[in-house]
Amino acid sequence: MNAGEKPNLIVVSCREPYVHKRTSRGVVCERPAGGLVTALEPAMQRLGGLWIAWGDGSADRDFVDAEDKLWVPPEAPAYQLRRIWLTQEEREMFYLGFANQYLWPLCHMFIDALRFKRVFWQGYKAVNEKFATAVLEEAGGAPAAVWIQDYHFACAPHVIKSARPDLPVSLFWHIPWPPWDIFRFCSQKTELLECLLACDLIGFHLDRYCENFVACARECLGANVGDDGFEVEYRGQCTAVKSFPIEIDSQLFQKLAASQKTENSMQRLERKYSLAGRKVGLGVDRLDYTKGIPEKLRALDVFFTRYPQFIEKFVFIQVLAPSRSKIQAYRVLTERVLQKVEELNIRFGTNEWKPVVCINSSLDRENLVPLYRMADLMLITPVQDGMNLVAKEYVASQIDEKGVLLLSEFAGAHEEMKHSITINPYDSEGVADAIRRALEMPEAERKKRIRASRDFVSKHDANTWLDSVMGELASLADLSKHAFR
Ligand code: GDG
Repeated sequence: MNAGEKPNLIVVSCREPYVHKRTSRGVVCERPAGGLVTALEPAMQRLGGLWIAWGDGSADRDFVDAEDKLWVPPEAPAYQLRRIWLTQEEREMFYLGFANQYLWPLCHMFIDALRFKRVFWQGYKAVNEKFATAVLEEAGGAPAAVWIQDYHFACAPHVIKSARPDLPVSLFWHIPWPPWDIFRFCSQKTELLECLLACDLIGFHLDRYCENFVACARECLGANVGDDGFEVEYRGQCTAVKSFPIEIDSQLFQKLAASQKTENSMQRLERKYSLAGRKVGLGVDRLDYTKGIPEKLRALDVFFTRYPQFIEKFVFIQVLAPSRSKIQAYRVLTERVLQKVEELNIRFGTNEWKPVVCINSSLDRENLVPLYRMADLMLITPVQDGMNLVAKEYVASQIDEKGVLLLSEFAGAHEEMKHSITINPYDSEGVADAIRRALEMPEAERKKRIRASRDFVSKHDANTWLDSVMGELASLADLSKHAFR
């Protein structure tokens, strides 16, 4: 897309792919941690177009033009980013309120964590309208495909379609969609479903989430469901509901894992955490109550109690990426997790050794990959997770094919990573036994399992994911794929 041209593709998300921040080292441009941005960014680099997102970096305003836009990535501009500014109140009602204290816990079935205020909902709708207006401005009167991301924008499709019924609108819901028995707790269920059904296409990671969504539309609105169970008709509008399991750029992870920089970092990490001669376990999670971090620490407790032969022989490294720390539930979780880590280190640690190394900060990809590559086992324990990209990144980075993936059956990724070891995070003893099994697993079995998973992630990568979503969108838009650059 050249300057002045209208974009063929308009993507909308809450978090932006590049954040400009003022730090003590001056202004830095960072890529935020989080699955959505990681998955979508390579796609946008390939397709071009325009990405609309909330500009929440402290120096974001200094880098946009008069239309609040900039070209990114900064080092090799490929597409435009338009930043939307939110007031403090909008941020509290929309982002911290309705999106993250209501829809997030609802969709992950954490009913006790639901917090609702009418102003949250009003703020949510207002911000959705603001983003939808930006989409309409950017599209002008021209044809374009609109691809909205995630639970932050359930109401935007309705606003866009009311003004421009001809624009093909698709929304990808990156988190689970709960069964009707859970969704019915939602006091805005009717309006939310009605707004979503303005879309031509709604994507989820798994068929199970599609089925849940379709059942909600039928039960709540009395919508008609097509014979195949994946098409919904409501008030004359047809919406296709399809699963598109999100994938990663596996080649990029392999390449990074094989780099000299990674080798150097591995050696540094080995020295820093005294890992030589010890087996290494790894956990990488946003600090979120859905990720099962306390459950993981409980399992480690059982593991070291039950299998003392691993004292001083096994180090568990847990990366905790701070997240949504303005919300009380997240602050409570952080405190609880850090306390438990300390307790484990006091109970089991020796002068020479700490069982759990906690890296309490967000790491960029270049620093995650050496950990992925060197870990003998990866412990992924969500109690609910739409997909979980970390599982796939670990597998792709395992170029030495020695590691074992232990994966919760409640992560969407479990449906694809069939050669991992299945764990139930609520069963601490089962997880402890699985850790032992992984540590004692013969080399041939480890190799066979990780190789099968690596085959999967290289055959189904970010490009396959993107092509299937874009193919579907293009057919809905009646545009050929060539319409997308
Ligand atoms: C949501 C859904 C779904 C970078 N630094 C850190 C870090 N990153 C990157 C990882 C990975 C991503 O963040 C985390 O992705 P996940 O998929 O594991 O989790 P969510 O952020 O909850 O993502 C999820 C995803 O959207 C995509 O649709 O899979 O189910 O919840 O790419 O490389 N991650 C962590 N620490 C860092 O320091 N944890």
